[in-house]
Amino acid sequence: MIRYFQTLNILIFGFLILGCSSIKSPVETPLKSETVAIIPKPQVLTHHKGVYQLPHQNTISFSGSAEIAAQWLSKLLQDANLQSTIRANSKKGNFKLIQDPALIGQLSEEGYSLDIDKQGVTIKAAGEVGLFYAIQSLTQLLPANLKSMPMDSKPLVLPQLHVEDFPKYSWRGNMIDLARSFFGVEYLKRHIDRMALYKMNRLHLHLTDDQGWRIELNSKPLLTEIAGKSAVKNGKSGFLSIEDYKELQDYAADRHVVIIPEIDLPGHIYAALVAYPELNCDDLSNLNPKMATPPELFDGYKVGWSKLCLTDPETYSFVAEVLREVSAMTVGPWLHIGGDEINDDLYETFVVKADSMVRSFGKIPIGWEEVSKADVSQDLIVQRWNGKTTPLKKSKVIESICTSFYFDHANVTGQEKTNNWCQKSGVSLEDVYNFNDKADEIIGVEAPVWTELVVSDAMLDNRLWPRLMAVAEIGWSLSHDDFKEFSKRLSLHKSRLEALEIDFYPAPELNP
Ligand code: TNX
Repeated sequence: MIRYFQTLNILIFGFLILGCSSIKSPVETPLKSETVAIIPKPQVLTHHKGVYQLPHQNTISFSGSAEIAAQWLSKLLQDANLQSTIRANSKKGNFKLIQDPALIGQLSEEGYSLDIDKQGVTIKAAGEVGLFYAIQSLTQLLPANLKSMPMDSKPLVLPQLHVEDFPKYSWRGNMIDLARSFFGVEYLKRHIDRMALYKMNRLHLHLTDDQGWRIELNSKPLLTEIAGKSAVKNGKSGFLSIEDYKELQDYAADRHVVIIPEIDLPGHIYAALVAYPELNCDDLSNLNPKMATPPELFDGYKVGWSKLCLTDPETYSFVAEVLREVSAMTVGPWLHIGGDEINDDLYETFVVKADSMVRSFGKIPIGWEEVSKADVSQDLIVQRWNGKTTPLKKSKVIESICTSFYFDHANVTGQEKTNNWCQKSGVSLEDVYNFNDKADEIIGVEAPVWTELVVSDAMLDNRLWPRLMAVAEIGWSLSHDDFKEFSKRLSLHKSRLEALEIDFYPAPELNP
């Protein structure tokens, strides 16, 4: 049978060769660019006729302080096996980067314009971040498999077009729960690259919970020495050292992603209570029901059973010390204080204190929506997750409503190892995309992945992708009302997700 096909192949091949050689003057087939499918969808995209063929030798000229962007661009060209030279303070190049603060009015801080015509590529932005995002769009106009393309493949071409683009929201985020199961610097760096490609800019790390403590602190070394060793059943333990945390933040900052650390207080705290058992109330009434007692570690799923001893003054010195050190080592302006799922008469008093501590350490506090029951400051940002809290006053909101954004929930009804308490059917790609962001107080959106049941890189990839691309579009694009059209663009990214070695959930929408 195999031989039969081989013979057939040879015959067909021979026929093609003969057929071709009989054509006297070969017809020029116009070079075709990749189909344009930018995610998130740009605000303005005008197609022009024709393509721009990339020469082997390129010149990147830049004005203003666009040198870093020039280097990103040069790296992209290098991935495509193309040479480039960078020319400062010049407008002579087939790639022109123009950074001009005066463009802020037209394009906003993160926006950019991108023009491709027969002369080459022109990118304009008010600042570095806009130039960076233009390069992400450009990346998406080139083949997904750039790095693995054979040297002698067809010349690369870009479609001639005009893009003018800027984000709808400043907050386009994702949360990863490192506390239940740990994910280290290597995964997180890869993830930051992937986020940046889709213009996402906030990575919230849930660093502490009953099952583990994941951030090293000089002032409280036992937190990681003891509580860094535990994890949820089948989960990974470990922690980010002070150097890891710095390295991660630097890596993220280069890609315009801000890390937001979360120290979950005053509940979800059992791991810390094992490290420093003196923080428990003398009668252990702060553990109820007692799912574990120190020095035993906790690897279960139950939530809402542990809290700090809010009547003990020691508690407040501990919290102040921890928040002071985390604030000092954090580059970004925010610090998340958790605040979810606890019942205590002193809860509101605690939240007000923690809010003021964070501000005194120079950071903007964020809390899960329950904190809005307390008389919080104007600065504090509320993260909505179940929409059940009536706030005492108006605050800025990060939208993470579980029916649209809880990615520990199933991609498809019945998917194994998923929590589905918020929505039995799970949270499908369409559920995410159809999120209705009419609320005027939201500063953006964020999708959390809780990891009680997500214990490997492949599982985390599966929960994040491709749903995170819908979050990226909700966060960036002014309109997101046509799921069919989004699905079409998404399907053109399947090979890109493969090239990035993402173990994505094979959503039917990825297959046209
Ligand atoms: C609720 S949502 C939690 C987490 C759990 C999650 C599981 C929120 C602020 N807290 O502690 O991991 O449900 O879906």
